[in-house]
Formats: sequence, structure tokens, C-alpha cells
Amino acid sequence: MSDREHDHGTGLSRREFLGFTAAGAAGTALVPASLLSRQAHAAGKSKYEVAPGELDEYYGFWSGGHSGEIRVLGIPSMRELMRIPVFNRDSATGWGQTNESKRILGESARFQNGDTHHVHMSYTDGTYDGRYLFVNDKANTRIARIRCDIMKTDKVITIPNVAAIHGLRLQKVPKTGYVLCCAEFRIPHPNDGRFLDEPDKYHTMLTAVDADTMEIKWQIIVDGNLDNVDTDYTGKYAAATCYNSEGGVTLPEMMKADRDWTVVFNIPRIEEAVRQGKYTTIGDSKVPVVDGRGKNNPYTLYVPTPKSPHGVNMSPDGKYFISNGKLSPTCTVISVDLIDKWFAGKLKDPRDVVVAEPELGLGPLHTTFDGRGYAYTTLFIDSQVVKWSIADAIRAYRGEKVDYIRQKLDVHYQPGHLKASMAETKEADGKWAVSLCKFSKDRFLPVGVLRAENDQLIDISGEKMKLVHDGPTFPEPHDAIIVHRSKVHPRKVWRRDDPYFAETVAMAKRHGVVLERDNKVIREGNKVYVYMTSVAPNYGLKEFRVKKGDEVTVVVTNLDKIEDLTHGFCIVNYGINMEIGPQQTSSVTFVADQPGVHWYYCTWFCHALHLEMRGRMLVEP
Ligand code: RUQ
Ligand code: CUA
Repeated sequence: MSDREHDHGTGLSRREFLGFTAAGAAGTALVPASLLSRQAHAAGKSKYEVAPGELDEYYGFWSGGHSGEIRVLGIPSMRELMRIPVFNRDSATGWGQTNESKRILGESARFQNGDTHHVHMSYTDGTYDGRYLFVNDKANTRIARIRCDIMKTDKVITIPNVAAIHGLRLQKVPKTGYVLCCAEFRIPHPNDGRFLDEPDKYHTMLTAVDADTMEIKWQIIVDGNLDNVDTDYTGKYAAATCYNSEGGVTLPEMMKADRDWTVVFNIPRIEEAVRQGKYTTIGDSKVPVVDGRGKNNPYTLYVPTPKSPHGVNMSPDGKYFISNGKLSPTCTVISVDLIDKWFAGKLKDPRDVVVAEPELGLGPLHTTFDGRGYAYTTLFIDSQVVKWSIADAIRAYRGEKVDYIRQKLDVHYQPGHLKASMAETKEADGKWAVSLCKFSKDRFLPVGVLRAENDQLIDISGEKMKLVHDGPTFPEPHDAIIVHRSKVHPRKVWRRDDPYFAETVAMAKRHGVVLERDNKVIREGNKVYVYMTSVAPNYGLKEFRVKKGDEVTVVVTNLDKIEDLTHGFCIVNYGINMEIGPQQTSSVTFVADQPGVHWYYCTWFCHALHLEMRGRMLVEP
């Protein structure tokens, strides 16, 4: 571990280093022309700095860990652009409170927390297609889908029969395809209290979800547990790491074996088994469950991998799965061609699919790629990122005397995931990488006992990696993807026929209300529906009257059509607040349990008369 004075591999102090980067970058073809010209005027400006008014070249999508959300950053500036509430609750937008978000959260809306780790974008033909993001919830065994056109969560489902979805990846070709979900913790089947103290009856499974319909298609039982997963570029295989092949329930039990394994799933064979009815079901669930346990089943290949491996990453050339050893200083490189041979019955030993096992340093967790044949692996214990040549590691494994390690860069501190630009696609472009460090220690002003994490930006465009930025983040990003901005096309104003609020529109229709015009109150027994429009700086209703005990549904339709003109709707002392973007309809339902005058007001600063944008809810006793 190094201290803050370390030279980051350049031999210069941070201050000197920043000046050096600006000068050194001038004239290289890797720097966008717009930045180069500005650099001439802005002394000391580095190519990772994005000037006021300029836009970033990449979107970064970050998981928020136990904050339960997703964050959107600009890369290389590392500016946080947006937070997308997913499994958490959000005071600003009303996520978890509006009727629209409750419908999406479904039966699991009772949970207030989530734990997102792995966020990935949908693919077409091996690269990002800008349709969806998918993310896991380890805390409550769910997965969610986010629409990239509006950057809102649009589906949340609970995965049955398993516990704690951790690893999550998408099929890359011909398009996504399945969302493949690893359940980390082993539980009894069924988990209804019948079996408690018999760990040999605990199991876990990989789950395949259809990305378009979000239906659960099948599950497959494995030996051991499941940690992370990745998919190949043929659509045939997924590979997942297992750190508890022992099936232990205590830490010493889980660490006994020197090798655990990487399990490779043969997806066409699993699909065939489901078609032929070779499956069981568990409890009330109708999901087909295929048995992938044992050395001689046709669906899985268990590749012995040292020791308690964590991340598994597919190289962008489609050739190798790389399992990161965690408690072993090695990464295990598994060849997709040889996996083909294994399943064709042409190999004897499951280790025959291994083509390299480079020794990299202490605590390898995750690997990323630059598309030029180099791999970059985080070393958790050493607090370093190591750059290594895959081809040279393979030659060394064959016995040749070659050094496959190119550079070790100190990061601060204890990195988990590392992600390079476009690295999870066939278009890996090797410009930027972000090291998501679990500890920041002395890197930022102390802010109490709880500290920020440190997401560090690394320039990987040259021969040597250069650390160029410290990015504090609220706990705890695990994984991130860096997507070229040409792939993402968010809307600026809502579509009036957006399915996000279609059910609310249907309700209005049943009431004979035209949302784009009407301001009226409809009473059905003790249910009251309050429909109003908003145009800055006015709500369509200056007041409405209900009775104590009424169930009130307020529906607000924002008629403003101007980009960025969002209104809010907050009722004082009722715990209600929601976002209504331009052309959006939002609704919230609550019981009017406190008589009296209750002002409602706009929470988004929308106009010079924003403070005056308010009205009264009059609750009769
Ligand atoms: S996985 S580093 Cu590695 Cu969820 Cu967190
Ligand atoms: Cu509308 Cu502020």
C-alpha cells in the first residue's frame, strides 16, 4: 500500500503531473480536437477536464450499492449527472410513493432498501444498443430494468426459489437475450422452515430472465455457490465463479479448499432440456428447474479455479473468460474454443480448458480490457491495478520465458471493480478506466466516521496507465460501465402516450377526464380523485376540498413543453412529494387523516414566481 505522496507511476508530484499531462497530451491523436484547442488557452488543463459548457464523451452508469440506486456520471469529467432511484425511496421524485412507481415496484414495494452491484446495458450484435439497463438487488433477491430513453426504472421482479441475486450479466449476441442472475447464498428447496439445520440440503441456482418480457424462463441448480457471471460473444455460454465449493456456512468452512471453480453453462443444452420437459419445479413456483449438479451432467462444466474466485470477465475479442482468484494471486484464463471441445467430448480433464494462469499480485478481484490485447486487474490487498498481456500470459503458461506484466499502478485504496470504456463490448476502445476503490482514507477531507469511497479515473490510452482524478462517491458503488455517448438517446420531454403513466391515463379516461385540459374533483363514496394541470407558475386548481378519512388521489399533468421545466407537488405535513416533468402525468394516493388547511406547493424551482406556485387542500373534520 502506498501513501498519497506516491508518484502514480509517473515520477512526478500530483501538481507537476497535472501540468505534465496537459503539455504531454498536446499533439497526440487521442485527444479530441476541441479539447486540444481549448488546452492552448487553458494553461494546466488536462485532457480529462471538461470545460464549462462542454459535454463529456462517455456516460458512466454506476451501481449505488446499498443506497439501492443507479447513478449517471459523465466521463472523463466524473461529474455526477443524475441518480436513478431503483430499489430505494426517493424524496425528490416520489419514487416508491407515486402510484406509477408503486406499480413498477410491485409486490416487493414493502421493502425500503436494496443493494445494487452490477449494472449492464442491453446489447445488439455484441455492443450496447441504448435500450435498457439492468441491475441486481442482492438485499431482496430482485432485478430491475431501467429504460434509457427516460432514465427511469420500468420493471422490478423478484426471483423465486433463491436468495441474494449478486452477479448479473446480459447475453451479448445476437441481442439481449437473457438476463442471467447469480443467487449467491444457498438455501433449502423449498425454504419453508422444513429444513433449517441441514446445510447439505441448501442449494443455489442461476436464473435466466427474458430481457424483453422480464419473464423468468428457467433456473439451473449448481454445486457450491455463485458469485459473478459473464457471457460470451456466441450466445452459447455463460461462466460464473464459485467461492464456496465446500458448501460451508461459516467462514473457516468456506475457505478450506485451495481450489473452487468457475462453472460454465451450456445455454442451448439447458434450453433443450426445458423443451423436453427434463426439469422439476419448486413449491408453488412454475419456473422450470434443471439440475446442473455433478461432474457428468450435460449442462455445466466445473473448471477448478484457485482460490475463492470473485469476478469473471469475457475478453472483448470473445476468446477468453478470465476468473479472478481473490484468495489466490492468480487469474485463470479459460478458452471459449476449448469449452466447445469439452462439450463435444474431446477433452478429458476440466482443467484442459485453461490456457493461462498468470500470477498478478494479492487479491485479484475484477479484470477489464482495452481492446488491444491487454487486461487490467484490480488487486484488492495490494491496492493496485495491474496491466498485463493476455497473449504473453498464455505463452508463459506454455513454458516460455516471458514477462506478461506491463505495469502496476497504485490506487487509493482497496479497489473492487475496474471498468474501461466500452470494455464489455466488442468495441472496447481503451481510453479510460475507473477503479472503484472501497476505502478513501486520507484522500478527502474527513466528513465524520463514515467516509466517501474513491472512484479513480485512469487514462489507459497510452503505454502506461496514468491516474488522473479522485472521485468521491457515497457508499457504495460496486460496478460501473462506461458507454460512448453515441449509444444513448434520452428524451427531453415526456411523450403523452408513454407507458410509464398509461394506467393513470386510463383511470382518467374512465372518469371522463381529459388530462391535458381538465381541472376537476370527482368523488366516488369516500374515494376522491383530484385532477389538475400545471403550467408555470400555476396549478390548475387553487384549492380542493375533501373530508377527513377520504382516500385522496391527486393527479397532476404538467402541460409545459419546455425542456428542463419540471414541477413538483408537495403537500405540507402529509409526507407527499413527487416529480412532474414536462408533459408528464404523476399521481399519488393517500388518506386525508388530518383536518385543516394544508398547502401544496411546487418543489422544483420553475419560474420567478415558483414560490407562489401553490394551493390549498381543505380537509373538513
Ligand atoms: S462485486 S467489488 Cu466485486 Cu458485487 Cu462488488
Ligand atoms: Cu412549478 Cu416551481
